[in-house]
Amino acid sequence: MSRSLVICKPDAVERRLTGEILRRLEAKGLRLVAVELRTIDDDTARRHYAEHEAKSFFSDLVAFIIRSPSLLVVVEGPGDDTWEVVRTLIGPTDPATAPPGTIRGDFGLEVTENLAHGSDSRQSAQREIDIFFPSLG
Ligand code: 3AN
Repeated sequence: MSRSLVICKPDAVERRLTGEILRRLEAKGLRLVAVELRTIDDDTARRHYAEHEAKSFFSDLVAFIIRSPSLLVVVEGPGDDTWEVVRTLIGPTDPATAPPGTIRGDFGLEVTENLAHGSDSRQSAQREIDIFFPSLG
């Protein structure tokens, strides 16, 4: 079994899409381990997106993720690839070209406001769960 972090980003909460996103995760067979509506603070956002610190879009990315509440979710699946199962459901980074049937493909058009985040490896999943839900450690 393995776990992964999903963030339904501020655009998903503002657009009332969190139920739809949770429905898709659960319909796939993933188990909800933790769910919390929380406004991410600036420090936590910078820690979470540390790998993008040098990128031109970093400040926009941080400003977006802290602007209103996100729904933070930890899911668990039977294999060691839960992070990958989640990313397949979310779809590629740019919603404009994400395939229909994925969360981004069905609901998004913009690369910054792309609805959902999923950890990009087993190691990232552990790191991100530790950042947002240290008590699950
Ligand atoms: P993903 O969310 O698909 O893992 P990453 O980790 O490459 O994508 O990027 C993290 C976030 O940074 C994306 N979700 C998106 O919001 C933003 N981002 C990535 N690339 C760009 C870009 N070229 N322009 C603006 N924002 C970007």
